[in-house]
Amino acid sequence: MLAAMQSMWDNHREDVDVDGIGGEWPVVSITSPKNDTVFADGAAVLIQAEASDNDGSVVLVEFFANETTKIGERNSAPYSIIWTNITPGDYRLTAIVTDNQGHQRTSNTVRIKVGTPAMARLEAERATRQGQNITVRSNATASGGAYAEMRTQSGTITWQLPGVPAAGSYEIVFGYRLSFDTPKHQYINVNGTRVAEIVFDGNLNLWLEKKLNVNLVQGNNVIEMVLFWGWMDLDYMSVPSNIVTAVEGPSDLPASFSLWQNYPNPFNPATIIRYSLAKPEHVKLVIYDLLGRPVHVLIDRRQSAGPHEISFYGRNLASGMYFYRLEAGAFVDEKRMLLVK
Ligand SMILES: [Ca+2]
Ligand SMILES: [Ca+2]
Repeated sequence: MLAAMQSMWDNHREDVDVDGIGGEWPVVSITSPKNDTVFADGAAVLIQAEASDNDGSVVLVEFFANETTKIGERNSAPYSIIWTNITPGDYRLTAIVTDNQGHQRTSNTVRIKVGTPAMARLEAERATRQGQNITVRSNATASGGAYAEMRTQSGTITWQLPGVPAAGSYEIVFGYRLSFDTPKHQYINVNGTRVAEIVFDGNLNLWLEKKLNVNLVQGNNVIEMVLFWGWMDLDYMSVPSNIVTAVEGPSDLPASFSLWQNYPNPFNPATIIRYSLAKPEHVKLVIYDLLGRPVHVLIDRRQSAGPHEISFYGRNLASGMYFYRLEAGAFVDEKRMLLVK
């Protein structure tokens, strides 16, 4: 009977933690390092705990990183270990004490940071983009060879982080470029809640970075940049690589369909239209006037995968707004352009 009750209580000790059935539970507490201590790359971390048992003796203190990785143990005082060869990252330290009656109790949790965690770049051109006039541009100076150009004040760029291993505060970094004005303010939402208004400042026409600490939950997380002032270029969001378990969908360049804004625009009389095909397709590229009437068929034939460009001459057309529409299999996109004579 007593054994059964002890077993029941042991199984529920996290919930009720009642002493006195089959003896008292031991206690353990990590006294060093302090919470939120930051260690350099390659540091050896001394972890010290105090453990005791009122009605018996402590027989084992085990130390863990992030609950599941055992990093050392001691059978007698002093209950301390030196942890070495640590992969840079954020860690939660805990200790579990066992007494001579077989009872166990878990210590407080101490969060530490060791070294500079490797960062993984989640390219803006691979993120989910919503809104008119957010366009993927190829660019040799951008990370991954492309960036998201925002020529709008409304829209969102969304990243999914499906496998964050533990709740906590994580540093994220945005790579950006200002082309019009400095600064530009944009909002950051984490899991649907606005957590920051970032001031993207600095010199024009340079790739720059802005850091932010955000609280993430274990498991699925969604980070969104919600355009407030808009009108800048976003290259990537970096996150600690240990929280990235899956890379998002394929890049829009060159393995996807894309239609880019013509250049120059406005134009007179020539402009270039660029697009990219993920696979060979029958391509139809047609210029329409404002009333939707086709005024010129630029392409109507099968083309190979990869980037393409074609020049358009508006010599025989009147000044004004026109549309160009690309159809390539299931992919359809259109953009506006302005002919000014
Ligand atoms: Ca005891
Ligand atoms: Ca990029």
